[in-house]
Amino acid sequence: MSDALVIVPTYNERNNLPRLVDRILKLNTPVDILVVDDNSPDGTGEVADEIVRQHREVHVLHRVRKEGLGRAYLAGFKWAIEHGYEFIFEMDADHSHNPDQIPELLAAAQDSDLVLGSRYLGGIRVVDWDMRRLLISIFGNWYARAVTGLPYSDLTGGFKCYRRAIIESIDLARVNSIGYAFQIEMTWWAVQRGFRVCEIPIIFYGRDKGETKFSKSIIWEAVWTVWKLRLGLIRNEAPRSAPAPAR
Ligand SMILES: Nc1nc2c(ncn2[C@@H]2O[C@H](COP(=O)(O)OP(=O)(O)OP(=O)(O)O)[C@@H](O)[C@H]2O)c(=O)[nH]1
Ligand SMILES: [Mg+2]
Repeated sequence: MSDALVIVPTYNERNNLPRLVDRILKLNTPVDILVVDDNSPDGTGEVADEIVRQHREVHVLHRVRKEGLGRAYLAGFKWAIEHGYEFIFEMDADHSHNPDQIPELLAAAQDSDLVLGSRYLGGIRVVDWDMRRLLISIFGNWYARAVTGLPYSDLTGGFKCYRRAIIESIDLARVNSIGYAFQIEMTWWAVQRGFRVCEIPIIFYGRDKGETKFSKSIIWEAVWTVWKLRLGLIRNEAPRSAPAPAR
């Protein structure tokens, strides 16, 4: 068993998942994988079961219904903590994130508690997105940075590595964000708790196969959530047993 776990949430990703898992398992750095599937109508859950039968490094959590990315990650985080992982990754299933960059994130996590893979650090590295989508993302990040005061170039990205102490310090039951807001909120709490955050540049590729799940509602959620965080309208007391950041 590795001390690093890559959590991959899936909803209708049956044509992307097998190759993604292959790419991750081919890395020289051994990591385990947890697929969190929300009962995808396209049968991604069964595809995941078949992969699990073939590879002992791969695990799957089947959830009953689609409840959004945030809920899927929270279930994955809980599983990761229960199973003793130290480094807990978020990664999309649609080949937007390059598995070859997992070792880079892991290296950065040796002296950091949260590593953010950034599409925008020192320049724009987004491949295959139309201008509208890119502008929404760039503007969204500027807005989130301005409202929250968090000094990071990519707050909405989904290629990240957390040390377990961060996850343990957050009351997961009180995290209600679903989409991009979820990424911002998790980073917000990590910073509030005094954990060390760093960014490393990543290349982001537009979805490989399958339909987009991009929606206006997750944009609106993010628009309001950053204000709620900034104004203290969302609270999250650390669980009593939570460890303090190591210094
Ligand atoms: N389990 C679960 N996974 C989800 C859900 N919504 C999205 N995902 C997965 O989360 C990851 C990121 O979602 P994407 O749909 O790629 O979001 P995006 O990159 O903003 O937009 P597109 O790539 O254009 O669809 C993918 O692996 C999705 O399959 C959900 O409700 N439940
Ligand atoms: Mg995607």
